[in-house]
Amino acid sequence: MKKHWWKEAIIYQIYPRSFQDSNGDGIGDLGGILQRLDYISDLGTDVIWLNPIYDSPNDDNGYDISDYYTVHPEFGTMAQFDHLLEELHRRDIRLLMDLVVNHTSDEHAWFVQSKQPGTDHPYHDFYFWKEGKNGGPPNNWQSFFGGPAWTFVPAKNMWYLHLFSTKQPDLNWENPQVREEVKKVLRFWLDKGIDGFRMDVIPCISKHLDFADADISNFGHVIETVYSNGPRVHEFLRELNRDVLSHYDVMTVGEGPGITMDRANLYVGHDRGELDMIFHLDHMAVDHGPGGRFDPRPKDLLEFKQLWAGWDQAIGDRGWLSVFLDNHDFPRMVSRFADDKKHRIASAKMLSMLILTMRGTPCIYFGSEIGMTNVQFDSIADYRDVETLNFWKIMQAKGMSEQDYLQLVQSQGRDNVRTPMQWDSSSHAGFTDGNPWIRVNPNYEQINVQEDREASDSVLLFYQQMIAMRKQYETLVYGAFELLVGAHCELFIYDRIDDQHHFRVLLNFSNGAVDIPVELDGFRYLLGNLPDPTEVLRPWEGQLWIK
Ligand code: ISL
Ligand code: CA
Repeated sequence: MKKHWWKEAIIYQIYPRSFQDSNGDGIGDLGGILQRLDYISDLGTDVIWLNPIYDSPNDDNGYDISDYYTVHPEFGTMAQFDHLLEELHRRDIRLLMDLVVNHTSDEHAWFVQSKQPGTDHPYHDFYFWKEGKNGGPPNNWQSFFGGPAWTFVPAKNMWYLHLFSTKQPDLNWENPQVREEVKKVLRFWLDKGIDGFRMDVIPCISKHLDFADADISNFGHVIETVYSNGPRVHEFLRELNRDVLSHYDVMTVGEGPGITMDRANLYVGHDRGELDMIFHLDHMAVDHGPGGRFDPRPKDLLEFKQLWAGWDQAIGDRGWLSVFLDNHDFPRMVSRFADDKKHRIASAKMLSMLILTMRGTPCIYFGSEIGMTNVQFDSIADYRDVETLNFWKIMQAKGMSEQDYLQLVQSQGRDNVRTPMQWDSSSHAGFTDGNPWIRVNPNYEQINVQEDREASDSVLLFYQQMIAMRKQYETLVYGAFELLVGAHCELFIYDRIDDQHHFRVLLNFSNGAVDIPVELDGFRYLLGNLPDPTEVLRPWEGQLWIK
């Protein structure tokens, strides 16, 4: 297995709007991140991924970029950005920017030009324009955020493609000028000295140009077979790598909707010259039905374990993954995969053991290191996310009550993870002196950084210990993964092995005490989330053994 700094790294993801506000306007900003550098550095993670901070009308909180070369004034200035990068590097922390180049904002200068009447001007082909069919859109594609993936522009008498919101038109990568513009964006940030990119919906950049109707009965299947993995995706990625990325010592992690196990190494294989790693999203769909996140189905630990084991095997030692259990698009891990009530502290710690003992670069979403939970707002008016609000219109039209929809949103919506960081028990959790852009989770008085710093058995302290463990033992980074008792319905048990060490990880995903079905003779107990191991695994107990 080839060694690289980015395999040994641990990523901390910061959603800047929600981390720390420094000027009282209720919006987290770069000044706020600067104030919290000691916290970040004490945690022990060594790469920061920042969600988009570029100029944007914020239809999708910055994933709709109107200028790739400007810091959004609400986040600060370019001088502040440069200062932040310098301060991070001084602390040996690297910085990844979010690269959103499948689409731009409809307010980006390219699109403003593109939507002008006629087809024979330079920006027309920067996006996908099509004639309608039978008075409607060119095909039946649906947007990720609900409703048709096409919007009509009367002045042009044509429709444009947007896989996401109407304010996020898809760039036409077939056009070589688009690819040159994207390379310029990459070079601009790389030349500032950043350390890489997280690439938004990167498998979607190559489209099936026949724009045929899709079988839209299963949204996950549409993503895999139609929206992602298009015919030229690998060619485009290699071109970016050859012309730009390979000239810098940086890392890339692609967000991988629609990338299946069998395709993964086409993207991340060491010999492919494409990406260093991806976030696959399979385990993020274990409770999604055919209609997606607002069409839930029960979860199953067996399926979950099979996914982790299957992915590890599919990647093998020929590629690499990033591992995570939540991010800015999915519910809080402790609420979704464990118990955010009675066993919140133990189970939040247990989940950290999973991501920090797996093969792959761990990614920790801000706030989960103190066991922050989902939020239950009781009115749609408190929600901000474009996806949540769009689907509300759709569900309402189908006759769903606000109460029923709120239930779905409270367990699956993206705003669960976008509430402000809970720093202390002062007003608005120490996030802002002003009015926060989204309400703070009311449980901030019990769950906050200050509490965790004072308690001797806090989630935060445990994260720090697990992170240190990962840094101490290379086996946890590079060692082979082996699933044990795969058919066990309550326990997730596996080994990590190389010629130096043999680790055994025992995780109890249940509310009950469970007998230990594996041998521990010869192993030494290293760390766990509950005091003094007993004969059984207690509810949500996690144990790490070594020999
Ligand atoms: O596949 C999914 C299931 O709902 C989605 O979560 C999908 O991965 C996601 O919508 C793509 O996410 C990325 O691009 C979006 C942006 O809204 C997200 O925040 C971003 O992570 C459009 O840029
Ligand atoms: Ca601010």
